[in-house]
Amino acid sequence: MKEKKINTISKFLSLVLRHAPETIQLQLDKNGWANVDELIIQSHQFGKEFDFGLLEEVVETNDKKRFTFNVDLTKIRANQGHSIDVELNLKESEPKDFLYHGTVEKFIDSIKKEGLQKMSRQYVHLSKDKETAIKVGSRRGEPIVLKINAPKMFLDGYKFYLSENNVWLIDEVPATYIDFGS
Ligand code: HQG
Repeated sequence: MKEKKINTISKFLSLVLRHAPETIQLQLDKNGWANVDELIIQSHQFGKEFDFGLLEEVVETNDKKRFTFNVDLTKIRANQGHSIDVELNLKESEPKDFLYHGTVEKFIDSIKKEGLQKMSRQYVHLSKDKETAIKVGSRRGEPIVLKINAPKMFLDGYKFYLSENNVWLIDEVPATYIDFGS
């Protein structure tokens, strides 16, 4: 089924463009861009076959717009979610409303103590809607949605970045700004 193939490629792209390009001996530049031809050839050598047309379809149909081409379609990168050190030149933005983070019960005690930390990624990831946070939390079990007082954090001097695909990114969220619910 094509949908399934597109999903598999999307997951594979997340792996090589965010976390482990060395899996296919791919070089990303300092801004996280991979050469499209190299990506296609080296993925093929690794047993993941897709042509440029299919890659375009993955990028265009992706539910979260996880990937972006450069203007002449010779390079591709992930918009957010990296664990490897890349400079995305993200836009600093002002959050006008609460933001949300989806997690699970087993992390709550630690989050109450340390706040939200980036763990293995470059940033803590927040969303503007609860639904997204529920989905993110659900990847690990029964989701718990934390409500973040982002406007107050911004007033207090914390820097927020908005990725190309509208994910809010921040270095950390101290526990005082988090509403844990009841
Ligand atoms: C938790 C996906 C203990 C945190 C999603 C999370 C997202 C703590 C886990 C993006 C903690 C890290 C990122 C603390 C945070 N003590 N646990 N102090 N602080 N945590 O995968 O936010 O679909 O690195 O709650 O949509 O789950 O792949 O982060 O459970 O936007 O495009 O530590 O990844 O994007 O997990 O997910 P992750 P995340 P994609």
